[in-house]
Amino acid sequence: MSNKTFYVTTPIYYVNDVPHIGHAYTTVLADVLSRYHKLLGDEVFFLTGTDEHGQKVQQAAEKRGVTPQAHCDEYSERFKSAWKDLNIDFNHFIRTTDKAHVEYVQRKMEELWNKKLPSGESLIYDKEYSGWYSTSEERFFSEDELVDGKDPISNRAVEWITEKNYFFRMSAFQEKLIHYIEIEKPDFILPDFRKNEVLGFLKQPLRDLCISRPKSRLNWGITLPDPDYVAYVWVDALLNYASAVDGKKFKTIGNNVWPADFHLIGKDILTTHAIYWTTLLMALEMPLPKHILAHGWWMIDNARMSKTTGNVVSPLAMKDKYGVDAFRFFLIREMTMGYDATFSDAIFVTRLNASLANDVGNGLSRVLKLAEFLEFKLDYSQDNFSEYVRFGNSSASAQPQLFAYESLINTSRAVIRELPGMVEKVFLSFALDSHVGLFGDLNRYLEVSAPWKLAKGGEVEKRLLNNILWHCSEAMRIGFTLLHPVMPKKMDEALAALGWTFEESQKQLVWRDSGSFSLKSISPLFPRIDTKTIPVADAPGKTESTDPFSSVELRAVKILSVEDHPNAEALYVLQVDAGGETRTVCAGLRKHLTKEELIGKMGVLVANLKPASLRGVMSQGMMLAADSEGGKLSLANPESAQPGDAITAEGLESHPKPQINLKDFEKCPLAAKGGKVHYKGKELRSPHGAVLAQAPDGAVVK
Ligand code: ME8
Repeated sequence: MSNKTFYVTTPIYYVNDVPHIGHAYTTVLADVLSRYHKLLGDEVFFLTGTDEHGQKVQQAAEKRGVTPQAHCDEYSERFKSAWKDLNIDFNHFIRTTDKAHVEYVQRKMEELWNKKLPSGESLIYDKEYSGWYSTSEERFFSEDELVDGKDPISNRAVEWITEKNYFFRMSAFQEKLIHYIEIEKPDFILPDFRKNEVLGFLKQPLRDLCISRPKSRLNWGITLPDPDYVAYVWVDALLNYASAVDGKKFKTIGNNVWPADFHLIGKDILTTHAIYWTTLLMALEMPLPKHILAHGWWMIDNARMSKTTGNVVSPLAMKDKYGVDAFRFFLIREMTMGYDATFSDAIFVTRLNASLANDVGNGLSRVLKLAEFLEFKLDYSQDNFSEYVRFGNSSASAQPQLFAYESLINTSRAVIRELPGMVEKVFLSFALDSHVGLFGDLNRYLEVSAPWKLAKGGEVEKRLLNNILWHCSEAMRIGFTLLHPVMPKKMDEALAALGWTFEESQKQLVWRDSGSFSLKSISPLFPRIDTKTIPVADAPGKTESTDPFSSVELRAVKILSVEDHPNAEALYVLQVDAGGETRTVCAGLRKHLTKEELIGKMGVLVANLKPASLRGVMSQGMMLAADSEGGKLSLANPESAQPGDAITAEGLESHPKPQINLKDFEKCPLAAKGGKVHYKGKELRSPHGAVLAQAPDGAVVK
């Protein structure tokens, strides 16, 4: 029985938006993770909901001529019903306009208002404040945060506003926060490179947080202890995670549901969670969540899928086209935790046909077809197996079969054994890969033992056929049970074909040595999708998911400093800002460029190259440079990119491995064409533009 509890949250989504596959991803991830925990016997609480206060909602309601509350009631429903259609089994759907939430926020604000730091300073103070205010982001930006005088996030106009506001003394918690993230709970922010980003951010002095908005400007919010003000929408929203479970206890052990085990979020909202939320909780002296997991973005044609970009894909349309379970599988399998993933129909169909139709569905169809010869009844005890080896084969010809059989059992046992670790680390994409791999083993076992040759034979042959099909059915039972959290409906069907229910099967999540199966024929689980029905421009094959370039991580970086290598005449030692983390990189540019030509410039770093000591200096990656006129090298220049931006090749999937060798990178020839860097004719790009090379066409970039 359960001896652990698990509380998982998704962000609460802005109620104005239409659910797209970005939202669907986090929510499906939380659902799949919850179901895996349940499979492992844990008691789960899974929270999602909608974020309903703020200026944008007020304005949208005004525009439609309805009250903000009526607007929210209608729009919130779109998320709820989308999640129902995607088979999301949440425990609670919170809305920030819920009475209980509003009262909770007011209580917590009251508490903050009355609290003092040990120094005697109050946690909340008021101040006349002037700044650039963005209506779109509902926050102030400092002068140096603006990009071309505009809000750096939405790229919209900002206005200069002066007003009195209330501030939370967030700065007082900076040291404590750094200590917590770095020392006390090194796995608080996941994955690791996101933690480093936050720590990088925390190297700057932390500012206090403006937590109020005057009602004269915005009244659609939660009233603060000063009745002329409402709470800043992020403070209101973040508190949802605690308000939803206030006073709630898990049944099994009776522990409080708060704190959360995992806040699942997109990388866009890491700062608000890792910094605002954590310091607020510290101030309120509440337990901190155990992990914040920031996943990457779904990208379309190298741009983040978002309402602002206008490239959203509806999860419901995908569900209608490919089925809810295939869609869930694709989301979880395709995104490697932490990294961005590309969405296209072509990638989807390739994945579906390869994993679900070929491996999983085909395995079941083959077994069911052969089982007809045994009237769908299979019986097995270990003794039978020795019989199979004894009678069925000479020892030489039995070797490959025995090998395939053992591999099938070993893989089945291994996937069961590895599950808790994978779930704990939220390595779900890898877990699915190994579950599908089990079906690969099964199909290989069928190939080498060729049971169709036995189907029309006598008693001994029938017994051997029975044994082979029994092994396959047992492996499939395990495989279907392990895939159930991702594809509950299809796996219920699949288990029913084996004469099992998920509930029964999960109680026996081991490879059994004996037992019986009563099989039942069903129509194909995952029919192959005809690639001819996909638009040509998007057809599979163009995406080349196994291309060696997909394992390379290229990142835009800014060169912070340049020094001569103490021990190598050709090398510089650079310090580069790689997006929140500073890296030391050795570059053979000393004969080609002066320090002044490099400092402050942007470049492209091969970021996942195995660190190597170059004449005594550890180089954490390699800068890309092009062979230019006159034997000189010039730096590849990611136009308008920000440090940390991913650089990818247009139309090619990117699944960077944690680490690659120089040899892996050398398999990816880069060349200049038309002043831009290309890989196999595809332009390298950051989300903001192409990567430029001052080099003639055909020049090598390395
Ligand atoms: O930020 N790829 O709400 P939001 C992957 N209300 N995930 C994506 C995505 C993409 N392209 N686009 C969005 C808010 N998401 C606040 C949250 S929480 C206290 C308040 C997902 O509607 C991802 O989970 O903008 C991201 O963090 C979330 O949607 C943002 O949703």
